[in-house]
Amino acid sequence: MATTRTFCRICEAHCGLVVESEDDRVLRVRPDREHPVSQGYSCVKGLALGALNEDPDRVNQPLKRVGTDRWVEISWDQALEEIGAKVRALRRRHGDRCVAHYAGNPSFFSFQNVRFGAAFLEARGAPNHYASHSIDANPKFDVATQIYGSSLLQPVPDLERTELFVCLGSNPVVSQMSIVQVPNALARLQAIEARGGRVITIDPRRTETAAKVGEHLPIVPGTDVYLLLAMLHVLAFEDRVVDARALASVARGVPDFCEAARPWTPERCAALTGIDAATTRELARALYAAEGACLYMSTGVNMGPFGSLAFWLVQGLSLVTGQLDCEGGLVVPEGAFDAPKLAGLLGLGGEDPHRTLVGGWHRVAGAFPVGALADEIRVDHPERIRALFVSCGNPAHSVPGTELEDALEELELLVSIDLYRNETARRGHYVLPATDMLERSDFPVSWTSLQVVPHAQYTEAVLPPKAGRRPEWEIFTDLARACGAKTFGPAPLLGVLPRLNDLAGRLGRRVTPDDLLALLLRWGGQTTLRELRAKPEGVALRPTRGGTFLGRRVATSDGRVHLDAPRLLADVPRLEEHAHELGARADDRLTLIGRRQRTSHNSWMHNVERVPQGAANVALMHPADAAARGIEDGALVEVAGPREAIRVPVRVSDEVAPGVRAVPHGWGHAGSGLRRASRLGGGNVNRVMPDAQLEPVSGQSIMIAHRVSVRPA
Ligand SMILES: Nc1nc2c(c(=O)[nH]1)N[C@H]1C(S)=C(S)[C@@H](COP(=O)(O)OP(=O)(O)OC[C@H]3O[C@@H](n4cnc5c(=O)[nH]c(N)nc54)[C@H](O)[C@@H]3O)O[C@H]1N2
Ligand SMILES: Nc1nc2c(c(=O)[nH]1)N[C@H]1C(S)=C(S)[C@@H](COP(=O)(O)OP(=O)(O)OC[C@H]3O[C@@H](n4cnc5c(=O)[nH]c(N)nc54)[C@H](O)[C@@H]3O)O[C@H]1N2
Ligand code: SF4
Ligand SMILES: [Mo]
Repeated sequence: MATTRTFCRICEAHCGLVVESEDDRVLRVRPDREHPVSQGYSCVKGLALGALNEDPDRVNQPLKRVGTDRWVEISWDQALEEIGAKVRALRRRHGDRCVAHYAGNPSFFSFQNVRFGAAFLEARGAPNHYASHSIDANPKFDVATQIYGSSLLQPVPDLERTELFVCLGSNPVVSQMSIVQVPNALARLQAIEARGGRVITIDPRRTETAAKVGEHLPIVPGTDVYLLLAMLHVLAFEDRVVDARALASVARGVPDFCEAARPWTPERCAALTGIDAATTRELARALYAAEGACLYMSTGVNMGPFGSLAFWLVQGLSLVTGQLDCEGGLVVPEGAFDAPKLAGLLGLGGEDPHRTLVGGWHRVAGAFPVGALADEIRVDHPERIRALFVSCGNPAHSVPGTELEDALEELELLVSIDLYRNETARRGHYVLPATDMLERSDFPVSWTSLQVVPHAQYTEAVLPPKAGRRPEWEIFTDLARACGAKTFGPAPLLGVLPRLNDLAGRLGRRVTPDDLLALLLRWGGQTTLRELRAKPEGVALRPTRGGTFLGRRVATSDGRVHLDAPRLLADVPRLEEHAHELGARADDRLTLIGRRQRTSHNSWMHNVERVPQGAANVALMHPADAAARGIEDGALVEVAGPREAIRVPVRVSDEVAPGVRAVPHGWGHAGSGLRRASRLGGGNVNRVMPDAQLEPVSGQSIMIAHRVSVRPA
């Protein structure tokens, strides 16, 4: 029996795990008590990685669709040859741009996916890259690009040292938060209270987090931006504590920033947010007074109508109150190597010149908004998208509306690289079976500069790949060759990799992800791959200090924070229009919000036997709303949007405010290759949302605060 230290890569937390295995089988997975950060914490999903590895519904050989819904196993050689021939022919006829790629959420939890996936893209010489961050956190990446000069400069809350944690639109107990790495988030929040600090959750629902720790302020969905404006109004115009002159050496545009808040008094905003003026004033003053306070927002705000302005306000409020770049406030960890600098060298992470054919959308963190993808497939243009590679993703399911599902069926080639034949793959032509996280070595490349407790950990592959599954770095390298790699794509340094690997392959040894990792760690200068191999529990990195970011690592042209970024200021007038629309609203529809569940992860993990699932996507509604519609607890209800309706079971509870309805996403697997998940029922909540409503600054799909009608099914 072998015992291997590794870490989970399902969510940002990256909990340390110990796997006991024999040959290629997992006997047991347990939380790693000696892990320096997760210290014996993990959730049920991480402990089920063995069952994921052995799930009978996993794809184990390349699959090809024959006719409408018959799938046959083919060899890797045949798959690569056919896909390559098709792509070469399309590129010859229509140019490079007709081939696109979508990277789903798990891509960013895999070193080899991030590096070799990007190399594959660049080798195609086309800018048509899409990714799940435009249905998740695009405002954060786009605003960071505009004000800090790189999408990867993302301040994280210094939870170990803070006195005040204000949490907007996140449910840490269930999700472990986002764009920050903090395993066992609940324990960190409880520790804040234990040392005399405050935790305030601002959320339309009394969440699992709000129930367990701190104070809860219910807010009307989609209105956080007005709360933040009112807080700025108090500090800038009532208390007059914002000192633009003192900030001028580190930030530009503080007066323009404050000016945006002038019309938004706490009284005026209270009518929109439901949070009274006295509470708003107290919150603003507490943020200003604390010796280290964190204002944090996550998907509940990112996905709303003003994700970008809200994130701009979160950053700017932190800056003007002295809570940015200070211990206990928002800090910018350095990571094992300088990821923003690396992205800059590769031509990624900043503003880039590429635009979509329809709507002129720009790329954020290297990717166009996936909400624009349907139009790019359907537009009458010689360079429209005709072939799409999807890796680690399920856009047919995860994007609001129904247009994309239909558009995917019009593609001449759709290839999924996945563990399952999911709802996207089933609309395609080929499925290529990837290894899972136990079958690959790894390093958390995307999260190294987002850690609350800086550390570095490397894992070997715990198991050999089963059946015909292949590691993605090989798949991407082989696809690049099959499709005809160009040496110089938009990011020339990356585009070279597949070519280099071809050459190296002929000499008998390809460049592996571990070779690249070793180089990067050496460049970072804090640890080496050799050291990490010798210490599989991980090593501590330099602790994050305050005063290391402003005026030092800000990557804008003049090294200052650009609070006057023109694309943000241009969105300010929309605040008045939207407030007017909210005031004029009069119908009996409910406002939709999302809800994550501990036992699922977006649209996957539902299929894994070892993760117990109750009823599928149970919706929550307030007793008054239920009574008004004659709906009883446990009933099946119909939720209808502009085009489609779904049927889901309901739980009647006052944890949601009247007028609000919370429905988990990712459900409704009928017809896909996830057989267990299909049997669990439920419906895909994205089908009741409107198509292509994108937040105008960043192109983030709007998924919060849509209006739906609800009635007994
Ligand atoms: N209504 C609504 N919609 C949402 C959200 C919401 O809150 N509400 N949340 C949004 C968010 S935050 C996100 S991040 C997106 C996610 O959206 P997507 O990234 O498009 O989809 P996922 O559901 O995460 O699907 C991930 C796929 O990757 C596969 N996979 C897992 N591990 C691996 C691997 O190692 N290799 C390969 N090749 N494949 C793997 C899984 O089998 C699964 O099919 O969904 C968004 N959609
Ligand atoms: N168990 C589990 N963990 C996960 C995931 C999962 O699917 N399951 N997904 C992972 C992914 S991809 C991500 S991106 C992260 C996301 O992590 P989080 O951002 O923490 O996501 P949620 O848990 O959905 O919390 C969002 C909260 O926003 C609230 N909300 C909705 N509308 C509004 C609003 O208008 N204003 C405010 N203030 N709040 C609002 C919701 O009620 C909800 O409690 O979680 C990750 N972790
Ligand atoms: S919280 Fe669960 S899913 Fe997330 S990393 Fe830890 S074990 Fe994995
Ligand atoms: Mo996400």
